[in-house]
Amino acid sequence: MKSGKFIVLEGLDGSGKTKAAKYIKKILKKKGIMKIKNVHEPGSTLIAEKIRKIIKKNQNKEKIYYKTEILLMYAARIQLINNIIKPSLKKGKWIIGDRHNLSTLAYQGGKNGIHQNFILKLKKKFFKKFEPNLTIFLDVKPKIGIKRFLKRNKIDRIESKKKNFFLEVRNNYFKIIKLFKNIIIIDANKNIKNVQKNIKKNIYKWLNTI
Ligand code: Z5A
Repeated sequence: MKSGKFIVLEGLDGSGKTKAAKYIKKILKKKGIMKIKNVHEPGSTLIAEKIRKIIKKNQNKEKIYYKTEILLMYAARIQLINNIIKPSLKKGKWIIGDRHNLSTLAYQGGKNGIHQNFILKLKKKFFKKFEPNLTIFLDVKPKIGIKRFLKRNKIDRIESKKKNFFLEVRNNYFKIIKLFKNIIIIDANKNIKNVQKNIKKNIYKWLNTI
């Protein structure tokens, strides 16, 4: 049986990943790819969802150190890859992931990406050569992303950080993207129709190469 493909969406909060994930599922189905599963990180397994709660809901009652945050992200990712992603791909199912390794490199990467080498070493140790087949980076300016997620009622611990933090995350994304293959950058500052048109064009182009 032909194995499935793993497509990942990356970007700042409010870049439109969740919306894009649904849209990609729709356009893949139009191309006859029917076995598709959406996952998000951290999360999408019982244990990984518990870790997600710790990361998102901790109301600053206890300081979370950056190394703790990294290890929690990886603990959740190990659960997801081994329990869901790898077995699904083996069965020919396609996976659309909302965030993956690049998020850790960008969010936990620190100012000017100072922790990125440490994170890359962990990634290699835990996952060897396992990589998504395609990553779509939805690039949004923090100003626009923040405006979008503030429209929601609740904001979580990471979202409550200041604009400078998101500028740093965006810079970290750009620093790390150069090291990986199979990444498409989409301008997510534009309106939804425009973003979706761009995603469709790039996905169809990529489908022709595989
Ligand atoms: N995190 C981490 O630090 N390290 C890691 O390794 C991993 C994660 C894996 C996950 O939370 C948090 O974990 C995240 C990073 C951290 N940080 N925080 N906080 P999450 O999954 O709940 O949050 P998110 O991934 O950032 O999702 P989000 O805030 O919901 O954003 P989104 O999924 O990218 O956007 P959306 O829900 O599709 O769209 C947001 C709103 O904007 C919505 O009303 C849309 O209708 C609207 N939208 C979307 N696109 C457009 C355009 N183009 N124009 C206008 N409006 C739009």
